[in-house]
Amino acid sequence: MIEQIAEIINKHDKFLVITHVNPDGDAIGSLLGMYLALREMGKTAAPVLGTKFPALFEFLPGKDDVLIGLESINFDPTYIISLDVAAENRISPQVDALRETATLINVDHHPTNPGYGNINHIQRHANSTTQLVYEILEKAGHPLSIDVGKCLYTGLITDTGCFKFAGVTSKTFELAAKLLEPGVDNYEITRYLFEEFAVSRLALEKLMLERLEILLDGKLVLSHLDLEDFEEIGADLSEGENLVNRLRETRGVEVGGLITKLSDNLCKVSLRSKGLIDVSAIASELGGGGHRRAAGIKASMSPQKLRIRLLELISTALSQSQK
Ligand SMILES: [Mn+2]
Repeated sequence: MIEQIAEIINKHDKFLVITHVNPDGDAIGSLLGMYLALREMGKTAAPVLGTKFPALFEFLPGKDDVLIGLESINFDPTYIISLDVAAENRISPQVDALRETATLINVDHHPTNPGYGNINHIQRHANSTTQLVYEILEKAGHPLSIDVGKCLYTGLITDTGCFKFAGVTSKTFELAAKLLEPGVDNYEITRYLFEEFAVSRLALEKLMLERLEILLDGKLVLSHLDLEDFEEIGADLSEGENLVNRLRETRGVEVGGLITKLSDNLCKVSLRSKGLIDVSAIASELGGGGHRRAAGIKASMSPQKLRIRLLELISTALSQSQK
Protein backbone atom coordinates (compact mmCIF):
# COMPACT_ATOMS: atom_id res chain seq x y z
CA MET A 1 0.00 0.00 0.00
CA ILE A 2 2.80 2.40 0.87
CA GLU A 3 4.29 1.87 -2.61
CA GLN A 4 0.95 2.72 -4.19
CA ILE A 5 0.61 5.94 -2.16
CA ALA A 6 4.21 6.93 -2.89
CA GLU A 7 3.56 6.42 -6.59
CA ILE A 8 0.36 8.47 -6.47
CA ILE A 9 2.06 11.45 -4.87
CA ASN A 10 4.90 11.21 -7.38
CA LYS A 11 2.75 10.88 -10.49
CA HIS A 12 -0.43 12.80 -9.74
CA ASP A 13 -1.47 16.30 -8.74
CA LYS A 14 -4.14 18.30 -6.87
CA PHE A 15 -4.12 17.02 -3.33
CA LEU A 16 -6.35 18.03 -0.49
CA VAL A 17 -4.81 17.21 2.89
CA ILE A 18 -7.13 16.80 5.86
CA THR A 19 -7.12 15.60 9.46
CA HIS A 20 -9.43 15.14 12.46
CA VAL A 21 -11.61 17.37 14.67
CA ASN A 22 -9.79 18.95 17.63
CA PRO A 23 -6.46 18.36 15.90
CA ASP A 24 -3.53 17.41 18.16
CA GLY A 25 0.20 17.63 17.44
CA ASP A 26 0.22 14.49 15.32
CA ALA A 27 -2.76 15.70 13.30
CA ILE A 28 -1.29 19.15 12.63
CA GLY A 29 2.24 17.79 12.16
CA SER A 30 1.00 15.24 9.59
CA LEU A 31 -1.21 17.79 7.85
CA LEU A 32 1.52 20.42 7.47
CA GLY A 33 4.35 17.94 6.86
CA MET A 34 2.51 16.22 4.02
CA TYR A 35 1.32 19.53 2.58
CA LEU A 36 4.78 21.15 2.63
CA ALA A 37 6.38 18.05 1.07
CA LEU A 38 3.78 18.06 -1.74
CA ARG A 39 4.53 21.73 -2.36
CA GLU A 40 8.27 20.99 -2.43
CA MET A 41 7.47 18.37 -5.08
CA GLY A 42 5.82 21.10 -7.14
CA LYS A 43 2.28 19.85 -6.59
CA THR A 44 -0.93 21.80 -6.19
CA ALA A 45 -2.00 21.04 -2.63
CA ALA A 46 -4.03 22.54 0.20
CA PRO A 47 -4.17 21.73 3.92
CA VAL A 48 -7.70 22.20 5.24
CA LEU A 49 -9.17 22.31 8.75
CA GLY A 50 -12.82 22.48 9.76
CA THR A 51 -12.20 24.99 12.55
CA LYS A 52 -9.56 27.59 13.34
CA PHE A 53 -5.90 26.66 13.53
CA PRO A 54 -4.97 25.63 17.11
CA ALA A 55 -2.87 28.31 18.80
CA LEU A 56 -0.49 25.74 20.34
CA PHE A 57 0.99 24.85 16.95
CA GLU A 58 1.39 28.33 15.50
CA PHE A 59 5.18 27.97 15.55
CA LEU A 60 5.03 25.39 12.76
CA PRO A 61 5.93 26.23 9.15
CA GLY A 62 3.09 26.19 6.62
CA LYS A 63 0.40 27.22 9.10
CA ASP A 64 -0.35 30.42 7.16
CA ASP A 65 -1.42 28.31 4.17
CA VAL A 66 -4.05 26.38 6.12
CA LEU A 67 -7.54 26.93 4.76
CA ILE A 68 -10.56 26.83 7.03
CA GLY A 69 -13.51 25.07 5.40
CA LEU A 70 -13.79 23.72 1.87
CA GLU A 71 -15.15 26.97 0.38
CA SER A 72 -11.70 28.51 -0.02
CA ILE A 73 -10.12 25.71 -2.09
CA ASN A 74 -9.42 26.99 -5.59
CA PHE A 75 -8.88 23.66 -7.40
CA ASP A 76 -10.77 20.38 -7.82
CA PRO A 77 -8.85 17.79 -5.80
CA THR A 78 -7.97 14.48 -7.45
CA TYR A 79 -6.89 12.95 -4.15
CA ILE A 80 -7.85 13.63 -0.56
CA ILE A 81 -5.24 12.51 1.95
CA SER A 82 -6.79 11.89 5.37
CA LEU A 83 -4.15 11.79 8.11
CA ASP A 84 -4.50 10.49 11.68
CA VAL A 85 -8.32 10.24 11.45
CA ALA A 86 -9.61 7.14 13.25
CA ALA A 87 -13.18 7.31 11.88
CA GLU A 88 -14.77 8.96 8.87
CA ASN A 89 -17.13 11.05 11.01
CA ARG A 90 -14.08 12.59 12.72
CA ILE A 91 -12.80 14.14 9.47
CA SER A 92 -13.04 17.90 9.74
CA PRO A 93 -14.35 19.46 7.54
CA GLN A 94 -16.51 16.65 6.16
CA VAL A 95 -15.57 15.83 2.56
CA ASP A 96 -18.45 13.55 1.50
CA ALA A 97 -19.37 15.70 -1.50
CA LEU A 98 -15.78 15.68 -2.80
CA ARG A 99 -15.54 11.89 -2.56
CA GLU A 100 -17.68 11.55 -5.68
CA THR A 101 -14.82 12.85 -7.81
CA ALA A 102 -11.72 12.43 -5.63
CA THR A 103 -10.00 9.31 -4.27
CA LEU A 104 -9.66 9.23 -0.49
CA ILE A 105 -6.34 7.99 0.88
CA ASN A 106 -6.62 7.04 4.56
CA VAL A 107 -3.29 7.08 6.42
CA ASP A 108 -3.52 6.36 10.13
CA HIS A 109 -2.17 4.46 13.13
CA HIS A 110 -5.36 4.08 15.22
CA PRO A 111 -6.18 0.36 15.64
CA THR A 112 -9.90 1.19 15.56
CA ASN A 113 -9.68 2.70 12.04
CA PRO A 114 -12.18 0.70 9.94
CA GLY A 115 -10.52 1.57 6.61
CA TYR A 116 -13.04 4.09 5.28
CA GLY A 117 -10.79 5.28 2.44
CA ASN A 118 -10.58 4.13 -1.17
CA ILE A 119 -6.95 3.40 -0.35
CA ASN A 120 -6.06 2.54 3.24
CA HIS A 121 -2.67 2.53 4.93
CA ILE A 122 -3.25 1.73 8.60
CA GLN A 123 -0.26 0.74 10.72
CA ARG A 124 -1.37 0.24 14.30
CA HIS A 125 2.16 -0.13 15.63
CA ALA A 126 3.40 3.19 14.27
CA ASN A 127 4.20 5.66 17.05
CA SER A 128 2.55 8.50 15.17
CA THR A 129 0.90 9.23 11.84
CA THR A 130 3.85 11.53 11.08
CA GLN A 131 5.99 8.35 11.07
CA LEU A 132 3.78 7.01 8.25
CA VAL A 133 4.05 10.32 6.39
CA TYR A 134 7.84 10.08 6.70
CA GLU A 135 7.83 6.52 5.34
CA ILE A 136 5.64 7.51 2.38
CA LEU A 137 7.91 10.45 1.50
CA GLU A 138 10.99 8.24 1.87
CA LYS A 139 9.40 5.64 -0.42
CA ALA A 140 8.58 8.43 -2.89
CA GLY A 141 12.26 9.40 -2.87
CA HIS A 142 11.55 12.89 -1.58
CA PRO A 143 14.39 14.21 0.60
CA LEU A 144 13.39 15.54 4.03
CA SER A 145 13.58 19.33 4.40
CA ILE A 146 14.02 21.14 7.71
CA ASP A 147 10.42 22.44 7.55
CA VAL A 148 8.87 19.02 6.92
CA GLY A 149 11.19 17.58 9.59
CA LYS A 150 9.87 20.09 12.16
CA CYS A 151 6.26 19.12 11.44
CA LEU A 152 6.85 15.37 11.47
CA TYR A 153 9.00 15.53 14.62
CA THR A 154 6.21 17.47 16.35
CA GLY A 155 3.79 14.61 15.67
CA LEU A 156 6.27 12.04 16.93
CA ILE A 157 7.02 13.77 20.22
CA THR A 158 3.41 14.67 20.98
CA ASP A 159 2.07 11.15 20.31
CA THR A 160 4.86 9.50 22.34
CA GLY A 161 4.64 12.05 25.19
CA CYS A 162 8.26 13.03 24.51
CA PHE A 163 9.24 9.34 24.21
CA LYS A 164 7.69 8.52 27.60
CA PHE A 165 4.75 6.39 26.48
CA ALA A 166 4.56 2.64 25.88
CA GLY A 167 5.35 1.60 22.34
CA VAL A 168 8.60 3.60 22.19
CA THR A 169 11.45 1.39 20.96
CA SER A 170 14.91 1.81 19.47
CA LYS A 171 13.12 2.26 16.11
CA THR A 172 11.35 5.33 17.50
CA PHE A 173 14.70 6.92 18.31
CA GLU A 174 16.06 5.97 14.90
CA LEU A 175 13.12 7.80 13.34
CA ALA A 176 13.64 10.78 15.67
CA ALA A 177 17.28 10.94 14.59
CA LYS A 178 16.27 10.96 10.92
CA LEU A 179 13.70 13.70 11.50
CA LEU A 180 16.28 15.90 13.28
CA GLU A 181 18.92 15.22 10.63
CA PRO A 182 18.09 18.16 8.29
CA GLY A 183 18.88 20.53 11.18
CA VAL A 184 15.67 20.52 13.22
CA ASP A 185 16.32 21.82 16.75
CA ASN A 186 14.73 19.50 19.33
CA TYR A 187 14.58 22.13 22.07
CA GLU A 188 13.07 24.76 19.78
CA ILE A 189 10.09 22.41 19.34
CA THR A 190 9.80 20.95 22.86
CA ARG A 191 10.03 24.46 24.30
CA TYR A 192 7.06 25.68 22.23
CA LEU A 193 5.07 22.52 22.95
CA PHE A 194 5.76 22.01 26.64
CA GLU A 195 7.37 25.11 28.16
CA GLU A 196 5.54 28.00 26.57
CA PHE A 197 2.00 27.35 27.75
CA ALA A 198 -0.11 30.43 28.27
CA VAL A 199 -1.07 31.28 31.86
CA SER A 200 -4.58 30.32 30.72
CA ARG A 201 -3.51 26.69 30.56
CA LEU A 202 -2.26 26.83 34.13
CA ALA A 203 -5.68 28.25 35.10
CA LEU A 204 -7.40 25.35 33.31
CA GLU A 205 -5.15 22.86 35.08
CA LYS A 206 -5.98 24.47 38.42
CA LEU A 207 -9.72 24.07 37.76
CA MET A 208 -9.25 20.50 36.57
CA LEU A 209 -7.32 19.56 39.72
CA GLU A 210 -9.82 21.33 42.00
CA ARG A 211 -12.64 19.29 40.51
CA LEU A 212 -11.04 15.89 40.35
CA GLU A 213 -12.68 12.82 41.82
CA ILE A 214 -10.72 9.78 42.94
CA LEU A 215 -12.92 6.77 42.23
CA LEU A 216 -12.92 2.95 42.16
CA ASP A 217 -10.39 2.55 44.99
CA GLY A 218 -8.03 5.09 43.47
CA LYS A 219 -7.88 3.36 40.09
CA LEU A 220 -9.90 6.00 38.26
CA VAL A 221 -9.45 9.76 38.40
CA LEU A 222 -12.09 11.87 36.66
CA SER A 223 -12.43 15.60 36.27
CA HIS A 224 -14.40 18.01 34.13
CA LEU A 225 -14.21 21.38 32.45
CA ASP A 226 -16.92 23.39 30.69
CA LEU A 227 -16.71 25.42 27.53
CA GLU A 228 -17.62 28.40 29.75
CA ASP A 229 -14.43 27.80 31.76
CA PHE A 230 -12.37 28.16 28.59
CA GLU A 231 -14.29 31.32 27.68
CA GLU A 232 -13.93 32.86 31.15
CA ILE A 233 -10.23 32.08 31.30
CA GLY A 234 -9.76 33.18 27.70
CA ALA A 235 -8.29 29.82 26.71
CA ASP A 236 -8.48 28.12 23.34
CA LEU A 237 -9.97 24.59 23.40
CA SER A 238 -6.63 23.27 22.11
CA GLU A 239 -5.02 24.43 25.35
CA GLY A 240 -6.89 21.63 27.12
CA GLU A 241 -4.90 19.20 24.97
CA ASN A 242 -3.23 16.51 27.09
CA LEU A 243 -4.18 18.12 30.41
CA VAL A 244 -5.72 14.71 31.05
CA ASN A 245 -2.25 13.11 31.20
CA ARG A 246 -1.85 14.84 34.57
CA LEU A 247 -4.74 12.72 35.91
CA ARG A 248 -2.97 9.46 35.15
CA GLU A 249 0.42 10.26 36.62
CA THR A 250 -0.27 8.98 40.15
CA ARG A 251 0.62 5.58 41.63
CA GLY A 252 -2.29 3.14 41.56
CA VAL A 253 -4.28 5.11 39.00
CA GLU A 254 -5.14 2.99 35.96
CA VAL A 255 -7.34 5.45 34.07
CA GLY A 256 -7.59 9.24 33.96
CA GLY A 257 -10.52 10.90 32.26
CA LEU A 258 -11.37 14.51 31.50
CA ILE A 259 -14.90 15.43 30.44
CA THR A 260 -15.26 18.74 28.63
CA LYS A 261 -18.82 19.99 28.35
CA LEU A 262 -19.27 21.74 25.00
CA SER A 263 -23.01 22.32 25.47
CA ASP A 264 -25.72 20.87 27.74
CA ASN A 265 -25.98 17.76 25.64
CA LEU A 266 -22.57 17.53 23.97
CA CYS A 267 -19.32 16.52 25.62
CA LYS A 268 -15.80 15.67 24.65
CA VAL A 269 -13.94 13.10 26.73
CA SER A 270 -10.25 12.32 26.82
CA LEU A 271 -9.19 9.04 28.40
CA ARG A 272 -5.71 7.88 29.37
CA SER A 273 -4.78 4.43 30.64
CA LYS A 274 -1.57 2.91 31.96
CA GLY A 275 -2.29 -0.16 29.84
CA LEU A 276 -4.28 -2.55 32.04
CA ILE A 277 -7.54 -1.11 30.72
CA ASP A 278 -8.06 -0.65 26.97
CA VAL A 279 -9.61 2.82 26.84
CA SER A 280 -10.17 2.58 23.07
CA ALA A 281 -12.72 -0.18 23.82
CA ILE A 282 -14.42 2.07 26.39
CA ALA A 283 -14.41 4.94 23.89
CA SER A 284 -15.84 2.69 21.14
CA GLU A 285 -18.79 1.81 23.41
CA LEU A 286 -19.63 5.52 23.52
CA GLY A 287 -19.03 6.27 19.85
CA GLY A 288 -15.37 7.31 20.07
CA GLY A 289 -12.08 5.62 19.35
CA GLY A 290 -8.34 5.72 19.76
CA HIS A 291 -5.60 3.59 21.25
CA ARG A 292 -5.32 1.24 24.23
CA ARG A 293 -3.68 3.95 26.36
CA ALA A 294 -5.20 7.10 24.85
CA ALA A 295 -8.67 7.52 23.44
CA GLY A 296 -11.32 10.16 22.86
CA ILE A 297 -15.07 10.47 22.61
CA LYS A 298 -17.45 13.15 21.43
CA ALA A 299 -20.90 12.19 22.70
CA SER A 300 -24.36 13.75 22.64
CA MET A 301 -24.87 13.25 26.35
CA SER A 302 -24.90 15.39 29.47
CA PRO A 303 -21.67 15.37 31.52
CA GLN A 304 -23.55 13.76 34.43
CA LYS A 305 -24.81 10.89 32.30
CA LEU A 306 -21.42 10.48 30.65
CA ARG A 307 -19.73 10.32 34.06
CA ILE A 308 -22.05 7.51 35.12
CA ARG A 309 -21.54 5.56 31.87
CA LEU A 310 -17.76 5.93 32.17
CA LEU A 311 -17.85 4.73 35.77
CA GLU A 312 -19.90 1.67 34.77
CA LEU A 313 -17.71 0.76 31.81
CA ILE A 314 -14.40 1.31 33.60
CA SER A 315 -15.57 -0.52 36.71
CA THR A 316 -16.60 -3.52 34.55
CA ALA A 317 -13.32 -3.43 32.64
CA LEU A 318 -11.37 -3.32 35.92
CA SER A 319 -13.19 -6.29 37.40
CA GLN A 320 -12.70 -8.26 34.16
CA SER A 321 -8.98 -7.45 34.18
CA GLN A 322 -8.65 -8.93 37.67
CA LYS A 323 -10.13 -12.29 36.71
MN1 LIG B 1 -1.81 10.21 16.12
